[in-house]
Amino acid sequence: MKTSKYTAALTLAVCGALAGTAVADEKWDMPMAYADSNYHTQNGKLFAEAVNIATGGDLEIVVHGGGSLFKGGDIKRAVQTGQAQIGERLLSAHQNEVAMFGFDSVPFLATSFEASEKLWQAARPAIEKLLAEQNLVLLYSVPWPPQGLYFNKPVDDVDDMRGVKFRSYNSATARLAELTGMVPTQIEAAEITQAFATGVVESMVSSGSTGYDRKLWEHVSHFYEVNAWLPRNYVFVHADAWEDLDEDTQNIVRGAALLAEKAGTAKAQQLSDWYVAQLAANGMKTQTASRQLRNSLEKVGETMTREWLDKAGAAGRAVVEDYQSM
Ligand code: PCA
Repeated sequence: MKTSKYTAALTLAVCGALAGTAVADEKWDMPMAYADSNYHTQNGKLFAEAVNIATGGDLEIVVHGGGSLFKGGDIKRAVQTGQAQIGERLLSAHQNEVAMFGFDSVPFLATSFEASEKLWQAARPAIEKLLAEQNLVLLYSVPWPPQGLYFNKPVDDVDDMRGVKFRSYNSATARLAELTGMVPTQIEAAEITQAFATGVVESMVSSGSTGYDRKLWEHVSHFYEVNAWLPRNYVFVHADAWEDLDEDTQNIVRGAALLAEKAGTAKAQQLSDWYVAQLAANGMKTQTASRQLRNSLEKVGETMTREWLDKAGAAGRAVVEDYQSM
């Protein structure tokens, strides 16, 4: 026996065989969009393995990382149309559909892991409800580390940002670019390296995590820590696939999802500073944004907060009030 995990798997497999249960009754494909080595993907694989082990193979979840089965922008539709049963996507990518999905990308609303967790607890029921209306069941959500700005030159204030070709990943990041005079193009994380290498873009807002995964030091020189927000990935299942599971299996999946949310969040927090240190170790200048830049970004943030509250309406305001009362 190599590890207790394998012992557990073996024990469950033997019990399954003795009880005469069929192996791998159900197989779910789980497309994920980010680098295979990224903690979100690794966490998704552990979640899948936990379900496989605990169900004795009755439900097998097969993770397809790195956008290999469906690209990020196609994953939600793939699950909604039954081409995959379960998937992971950046939640705020859907904010152009319904503003509420962008609650986690309101600048400077929640800027630490602790605040992000509270905001998620406040928003979760509304997100669960919205997804249920779209025939999707929410399983778990894990944040990205705080968002900062990548540039290929020193930037001390928004004046330095004018005309810069900027990679966005949702409508909030595109709006941030517009309000600072930059030119946004939406590009999936998997396509970042190519976009920077070919000069399609020269700047982005993201975490140290994605800069590290995509070796951004090969293309840009500066990372400014802004802690603007912590966007989230979420894992969801098609309601029909969910209903096909018996209650015991649903409970196992719910349990594994709870663990995955805790473990993935802890991992994000543990790795956050390490990622930024790796950018520096690979030659980038990493620093906190200057006071001037910070002030200008906060003004942009105020505009974006107003705009988001307008769009998200009473439901959005209720989430923010609930979060602020925690
Ligand atoms: N990485 C993802 C989303 C936010 C993050 O930190 C990306 O840049 O696409």
